Amino acid sequence: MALFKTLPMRLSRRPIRLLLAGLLFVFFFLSLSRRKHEPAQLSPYYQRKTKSFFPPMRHKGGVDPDYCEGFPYDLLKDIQVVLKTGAGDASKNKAHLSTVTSCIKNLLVVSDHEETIGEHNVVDILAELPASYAINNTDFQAYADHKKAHAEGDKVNYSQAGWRLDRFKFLPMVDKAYTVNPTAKWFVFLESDVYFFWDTLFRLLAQLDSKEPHYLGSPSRGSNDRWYAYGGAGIVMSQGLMKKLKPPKTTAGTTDTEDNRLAVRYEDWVKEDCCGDAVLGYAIYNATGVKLEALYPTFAPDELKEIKVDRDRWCVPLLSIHRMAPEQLESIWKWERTRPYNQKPFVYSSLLAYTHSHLKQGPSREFWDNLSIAPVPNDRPAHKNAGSCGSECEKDRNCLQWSYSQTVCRFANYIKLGNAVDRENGGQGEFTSGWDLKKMGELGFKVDEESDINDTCMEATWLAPIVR
Ligand SMILES: *[C@@H]1O[C@H](CO)[C@@H](O)[C@H](O)[C@H]1NC(C)=O
Ligand SMILES: *[C@@H]1O[C@H](CO)[C@@H](O)[C@H](O)[C@H]1NC(C)=O
Ligand SMILES: *[C@@H]1O[C@H](CO)[C@@H](O)[C@H](O)[C@H]1NC(C)=O
Ligand SMILES: *[C@@H]1O[C@H](CO)[C@@H](O)[C@H](O)[C@H]1NC(C)=O
Ligand SMILES: CC(=O)N[C@H]1CO[C@H](CO)[C@@H](O)[C@@H]1O
Repeated sequence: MALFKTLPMRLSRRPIRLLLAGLLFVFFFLSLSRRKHEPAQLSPYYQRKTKSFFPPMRHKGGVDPDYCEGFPYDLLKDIQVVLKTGAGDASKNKAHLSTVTSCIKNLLVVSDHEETIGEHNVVDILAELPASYAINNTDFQAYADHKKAHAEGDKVNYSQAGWRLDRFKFLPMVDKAYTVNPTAKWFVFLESDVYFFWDTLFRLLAQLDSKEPHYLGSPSRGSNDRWYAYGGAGIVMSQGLMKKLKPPKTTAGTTDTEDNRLAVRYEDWVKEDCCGDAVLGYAIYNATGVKLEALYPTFAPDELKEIKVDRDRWCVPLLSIHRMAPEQLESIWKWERTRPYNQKPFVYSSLLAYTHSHLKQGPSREFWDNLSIAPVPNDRPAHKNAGSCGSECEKDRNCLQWSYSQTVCRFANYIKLGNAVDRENGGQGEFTSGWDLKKMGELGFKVDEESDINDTCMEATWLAPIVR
């Protein structure tokens, strides 16, 4: 510090100036070489204790409990949640609206068909697109077909054409969200097969400044190595980003007659690309220079049976699960809301109490594929039978779960739910999976969830975004 304070005086004296320059040079080199030899300093993790916003219910019981009990409704004035769906997804919509989004009073639902579901007026977001979208656009034909079917009182079913049509909803959905709620600090975009842990969202947003441009989600690689937030994991955008994206029409550079809707500015891109979430990412970057802040695996694009819980992820907050069937949405919602009251953030290992509740009955499961993949070397006794496979796993420092089928023992250094295997197993006989309860216990897993309070992960491992 002292050196810099006296700088102006000394600079007038030439030799000292040279010496100083030399010193700076040496310092510069030292810092360069230090940087080279040190392992990457910027850890993508940080530990932080956060406040709970929507903990599980305190008062359970009753046949029809209020699953929204304790929901922080006042936060909703700052958060606009948008559910994007399609007319062909009726059962998913119904399930989503009665579970995950049932407490979101100001929810905006956008679809390819205008209708009323419960108390929600579903907006036909495609109706807001310029007529030019329909021109020379075979993918848009499904929209006309839907309309015809509805007019004739027919039910619209899920179809590939409906999926291709879906990509046209992203840009007008973002336009619409900002139009209906221009003062919201955060915009959250979900799809009807996405489960969302609200407490995680609120704890995450409380750490961020909505005035800064934020575009958050699970990274997916698009064309030309561009990255975008995958729609199936939920997308979060800040007011700061919206303001940059859609400046008021009167500011310099735009005129009153110019249409600043994303759906107008990037119409050609959506028509040419496969995916609406990708085009949204490209449009955000093109219009504002803002890149994706990737928060994987907090934003998770994985389906339930594939979700990987390992040592690194043990205390990482979990925000979303993808590809949830209607009955899965219902089951996990009820479980999440009624699990033991706990101030801990919902982290990857919290999910084990749901996916692995069978461990109360014992450490292995027959006719079950745990999705273990690492084959154990051939000469090992592990391949004798399921019992040996399990005891060898116990001896292996990294093994957390194992599977045994067709005389092959496999280990994994993670825990997954996996799925049932047909008892016939294609005539191959037994298929057993098991988990190493001792190591899981050391990591903090409690078979009895009631005792999992004030234990590990009170300070969750929050992810620092990777900007890409
Ligand atoms: C539609 O596409 C055809 C062939 O690609 C082209 O000749 C025609 O001009 C296009 N029409 C419009 C209105 O763009
Ligand atoms: C959707 O499926 C139902 C039952 O399978 C059928 O009756 C109906 O015609 C289908 N709708 C359309 C538009 O194809
Ligand atoms: C935005 O896209 C347009 C059209 O492709 C292109 O000309 C322009 O250079 C892009 N701007 C930025 C900042 O990427
Ligand atoms: C958990 O911690 C809270 C606050 O420190 C305390 O009041 C409570 O008794 C603890 N519960 C258990 C089960 O240890
Ligand atoms: C025994 C075993 O490990 N079976 C399967 C586990 O899961 C992987 C991935 O799905 C399969 O390749 C294995 O055959």
